[in-house]
Amino acid sequence: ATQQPLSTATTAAPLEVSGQTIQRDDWTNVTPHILAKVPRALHRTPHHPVALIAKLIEHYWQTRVSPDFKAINNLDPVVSTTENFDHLLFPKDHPGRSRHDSYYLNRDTLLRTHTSAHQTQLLANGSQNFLLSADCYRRDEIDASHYPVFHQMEGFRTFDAAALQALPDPPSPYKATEGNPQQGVHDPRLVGRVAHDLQSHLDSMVQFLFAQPGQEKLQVQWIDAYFPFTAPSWEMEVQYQGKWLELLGCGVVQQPIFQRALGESDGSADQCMGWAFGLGLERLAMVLFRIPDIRLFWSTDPRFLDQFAKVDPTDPTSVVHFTPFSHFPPCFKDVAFWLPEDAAVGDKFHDNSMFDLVRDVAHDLVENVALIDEFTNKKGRKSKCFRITYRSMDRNVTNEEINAIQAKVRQALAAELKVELR
Ligand code: FA5
Ligand code: MG
Repeated sequence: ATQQPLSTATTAAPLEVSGQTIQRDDWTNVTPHILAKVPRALHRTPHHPVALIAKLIEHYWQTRVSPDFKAINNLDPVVSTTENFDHLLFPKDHPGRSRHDSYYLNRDTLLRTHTSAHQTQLLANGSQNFLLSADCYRRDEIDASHYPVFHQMEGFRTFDAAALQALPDPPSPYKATEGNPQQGVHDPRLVGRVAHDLQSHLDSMVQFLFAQPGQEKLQVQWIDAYFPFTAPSWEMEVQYQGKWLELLGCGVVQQPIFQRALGESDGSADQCMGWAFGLGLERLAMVLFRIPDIRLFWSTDPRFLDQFAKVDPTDPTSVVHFTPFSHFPPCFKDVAFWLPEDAAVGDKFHDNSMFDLVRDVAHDLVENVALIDEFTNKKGRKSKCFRITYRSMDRNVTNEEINAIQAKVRQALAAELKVELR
């Protein structure tokens, strides 16, 4: 066997991911740490809370709304920029396309950033109503509710002309707002019906899941949102640990998506309307099972998984609350540096690169990275200071161990991000 390359950033060997060999180029930014997560497939691991929550949600839609919802959980995470962005009407200059926000395998191929990447393909293959769960990948913040690999469920429902006529009107008539407009091609009365079907079922789904005896009603709020592929659009937030936590985005599907997927010739695409939602499975599982930190989902400690062994994925009253193993003390380390001065360094410094680098070095020993200070000196040079919180989820860590990791972080910051340590 050949030796595995130490860092994908510094070697030219092609990438091996989910059985495919993919050629790198100057756009490649995925790290070995992230690629190693691809085979884990938490959403297909029996008794894993991500798999359990997906099954519970499928059970709600299939038994309480319609047996037509097809559950899918085996689509490959490697997608093209066309699928992830173009088919979803992202403008060419949308920040979501940036290398700072996504893990690219090369210029044309990336690890999907959301399950919406498969809408067009599934519609074109004849799926009209589906629940797709899958692993998604993003360069993002580091805290208790963000992880670079997470799972979403995409819900999608199509209504043909007859189904639209049969839908009930909402209790109060729908009115578009300036900040959250409807699509010009749509009859506002039908937008109201589709939106009501979407939001009322999502509200019921949440109450269905939180049905344990003695469980308080979960507090939910709807706020206006924007996505290139839906209009109007909303986000649902829920109360968790005294704060609003964003659970999902959703909206009325942009008509060009139906036109591309179903073809424009026979007019059937113009006769139908639909809604879609994209829900963070870890986020909902954290609230339902009271899992305090998103890193726990990746734990292979039986003290984590065994706690969910008796949950019946068809019965929300069987849901249990997670009991932390015990609380280990955190260790704080600050790092301050001057950002690279000259543009010749290439990409301008981005906080996400710092987060990715810390994750790469410290793995799941890092709990939080927060910007605590920044300023620009008289010469226009910018300085940033970050506080890194280290803590293990399952054991005590020694000061020496953390010092060694922090030294590696500092070294990597200087070598890879070209900052000047202070
Ligand atoms: C989307 O990804 C849209 N595709 C959702 C959508 C689908 C809108 C269909 C309209 C129609 P957003 O970026 O807000 O939206 O992510 C959706 C959810 O994924 C978030 O609300 C959150 O619950 C979860 N999520 C996003 N990033 C992370 C992360 N880094 N870690 C954990 N969960 C995350
Ligand atoms: Mg969002």
